[in-house]
Amino acid sequence: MAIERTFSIIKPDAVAKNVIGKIVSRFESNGLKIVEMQLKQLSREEAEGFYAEHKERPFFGDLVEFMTSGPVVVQVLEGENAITLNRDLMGATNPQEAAEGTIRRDFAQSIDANAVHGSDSATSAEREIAYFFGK
Ligand code: IDP
Repeated sequence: MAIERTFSIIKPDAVAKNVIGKIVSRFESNGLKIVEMQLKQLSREEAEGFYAEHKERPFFGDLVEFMTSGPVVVQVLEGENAITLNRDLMGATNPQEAAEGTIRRDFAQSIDANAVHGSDSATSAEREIAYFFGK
């Protein structure tokens, strides 16, 4: 299996709940290395640009509002099969549908405040890493 890099965000709800460490620990104990990491407050422009593919969706305004409601942790994770592995560790978008033992099942409260973001493909990972950390 190939060593990949993926992009991850610990969202404002999880930062506010003081579970950054617990979430990072899930990554590390499952073989993902943190190779970039920054706590930051997203501007409206940054959040809108990041989620541009969802611009036409009815929840876009709420999503941008939520993602700028407090600091987030942006990070790059590296490891074997990192993109799929991270998605598996995160669980389904809606925490009520997320499998037991996943980050969203354990730390998220709703579909909009769902604790983490993770790239869904190699193309997204490349774009998202460059968006926050450059090439
Ligand atoms: P993902 O984060 O699991 O990849 P996406 O479909 O890419 O899910 O959606 C991006 C983010 O938009 C989700 O994580 C969630 O915060 C928000 N979102 C998705 N669908 C809904 C919805 O139906 N209502 C409110 N927020 C949503």
